[in-house]
Amino acid sequence: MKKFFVVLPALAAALMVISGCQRESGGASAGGDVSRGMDRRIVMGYSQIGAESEWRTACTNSVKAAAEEWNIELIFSDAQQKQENQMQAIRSFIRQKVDIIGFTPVVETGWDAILQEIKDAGIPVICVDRQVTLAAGKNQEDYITAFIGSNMQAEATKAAQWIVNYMKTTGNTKKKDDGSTDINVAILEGTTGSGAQVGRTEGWNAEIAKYPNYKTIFRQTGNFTRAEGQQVMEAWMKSPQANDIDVLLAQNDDMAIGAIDAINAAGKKPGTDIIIVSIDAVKGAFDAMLRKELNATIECNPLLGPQVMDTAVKILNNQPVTWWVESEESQFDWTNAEAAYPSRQY
Ligand code: GZL
Repeated sequence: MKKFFVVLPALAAALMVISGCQRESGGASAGGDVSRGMDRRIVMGYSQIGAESEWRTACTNSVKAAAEEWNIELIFSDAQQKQENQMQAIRSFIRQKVDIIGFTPVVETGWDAILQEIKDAGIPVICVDRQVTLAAGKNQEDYITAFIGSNMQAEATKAAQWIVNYMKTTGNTKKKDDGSTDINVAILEGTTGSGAQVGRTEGWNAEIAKYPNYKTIFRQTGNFTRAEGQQVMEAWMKSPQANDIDVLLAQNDDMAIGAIDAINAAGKKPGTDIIIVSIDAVKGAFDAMLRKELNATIECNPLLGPQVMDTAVKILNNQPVTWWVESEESQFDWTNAEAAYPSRQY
């Protein structure tokens, strides 16, 4: 019998390694016996997408720091952008009978079965940052106890409104040599099928449709990474329409920063020859705005950790929670970036 008990912990540890999960905070003795707001120390399993951008890293750091602050034991998994890794990690959380699961779905669809498994296991779920889309007739509120994140459509609407206003006020709507007043737009989209890509595409398309002279001449995913944003922009700068691009919308700052390198390498001036707006408002974007290479960025708040832990405690104490509390977000350009930069937290 003794040997059997010795084997079990080793097996559990092996399963955690295989599923890419690691315990972020030590055992109960490391942080005292209870979590903030609880009568015991709770365990959260958290499945994070990966580390594809400055934004994601800031989000991960915020979740880990808040778990420490709330004295919540965090089993954290980095899925390296793969949905199957997220599934594996979540099943590991279920096997370990965690108190609550937090996860950021890399894409919107394909979660119906695993959300049913979590529901059958009686474990509450907080969806963080990106939303899911379930099969027709299914209501995500029946499977997900709370969503914490931004309004992606609203962010892209702000980006479109900023561009239209900027192009008008700086006279960039003057006639071209061919007599047209078309404004040609290139769009770097985020990870295809992700809530951020779907929402930001919807928001931009709906707003820019009000201005028929805006024409989308390029649209491709850069998967939210600098490297892919640079690669796609390099290809566009080598194409016959390279000189037709008036505006670049990047659905996150990392792709914009990669694109800026490609535009410079092609001998053009980012921020002047091509007006660039992106989304997130990470430090790299402020650096680019101060270099006058990025024109504007729309904030998307990654500092969600405290809200995640506070909501987890409320759920486990059977207190009412608002299903979605939208993040308060601002926007920055050459008129306010320098003043705002010193107080930026990510
Ligand atoms: C948005 C988030 C996006 C960021 C990117 O809430 O999901 O994913 O905009 C990140 O930087 O990769």
